[in-house]
Amino acid sequence: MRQFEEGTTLDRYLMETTRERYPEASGKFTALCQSIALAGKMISARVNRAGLAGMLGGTGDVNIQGEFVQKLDHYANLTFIRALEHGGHTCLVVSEEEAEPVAVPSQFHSGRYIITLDPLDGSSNIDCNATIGSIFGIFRRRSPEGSSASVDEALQSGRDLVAAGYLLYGAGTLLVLGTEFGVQGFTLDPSIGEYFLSHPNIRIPAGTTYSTNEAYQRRWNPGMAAFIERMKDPARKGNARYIGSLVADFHRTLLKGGVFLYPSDRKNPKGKLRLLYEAFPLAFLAEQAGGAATDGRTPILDRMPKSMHDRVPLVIGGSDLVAEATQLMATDPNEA
Ligand code: P6P
Repeated sequence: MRQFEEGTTLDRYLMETTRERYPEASGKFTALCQSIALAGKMISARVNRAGLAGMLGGTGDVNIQGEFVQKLDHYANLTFIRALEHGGHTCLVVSEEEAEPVAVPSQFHSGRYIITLDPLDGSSNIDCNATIGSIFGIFRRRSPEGSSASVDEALQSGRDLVAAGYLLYGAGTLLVLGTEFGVQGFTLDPSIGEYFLSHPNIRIPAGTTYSTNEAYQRRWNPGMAAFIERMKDPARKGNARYIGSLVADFHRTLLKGGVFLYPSDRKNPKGKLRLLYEAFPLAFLAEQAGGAATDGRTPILDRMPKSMHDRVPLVIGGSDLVAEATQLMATDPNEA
């Protein structure tokens, strides 16, 4: 696969990689990624001025997860659904903010892709201006295009992911996209509305940073407790970082190495994070970048969801640290 120099636009990257590998490609995957990129621009613009546009705080609603919906959660969810529904590339959207999958309206072509989506991850950080983001996974439908897709088609193994990625709304807006060609980071130049390749061929480096919410230490299982104690050994020269936005904690881990852990524990025996639209996409990216992701026992991508909003424990980052933590957790209770 050819190398792309920094400054390549997202559109050029998509068209040239697709054409090289799939000369007969219809352009639907490229169009899908462009729709996701557009949604990212719109959400980024809204996030950046949320404090001025009365967009902070909650809507007063509670979502399927039992979480208070933030105004920006609602906006992000609608923005993605509207960006995806009319392009002829998508048939279903599975969103954290929707109890059931959202089918493309009948006036639009029901396309070949199923999108799993956390429209705005890290909502608890919105009002304090910490980094948040959107996470997405891309599956291919099993039924023929044009027909209405069955909701069960969204329940596929992580190994069936075609691509995955996230948008990060922080100091800058980044689109990180993982495909079979590897993981690429594109930075949005808001002055011209274009994404440019800024992080080509991302690979997770060796690292010694661990990232977890240590307030839960009293309810950790023995394996997690033992692993964190090892990470605190001065000989390992480690440190700790925790933002509380999965997408931001993962992005740091992807670029600087280390390991993020949200394990099963005595309060959350199935973990907190969602399998279809948080763990699957990030696990796909981690593996494409030379890292790993497990549920404390088995590779995340080997799992098969039982329902849209399954929760799962997550250990993700550099392969060595993930393997070490998973080996220690092997004898922990695991109801995931
Ligand atoms: P805790 C944000 O609400 C989120 O879903 C993830 O982005 C983040 O990693 C996690 O919850 C933080 O959870 O229990 O540490 O507040």
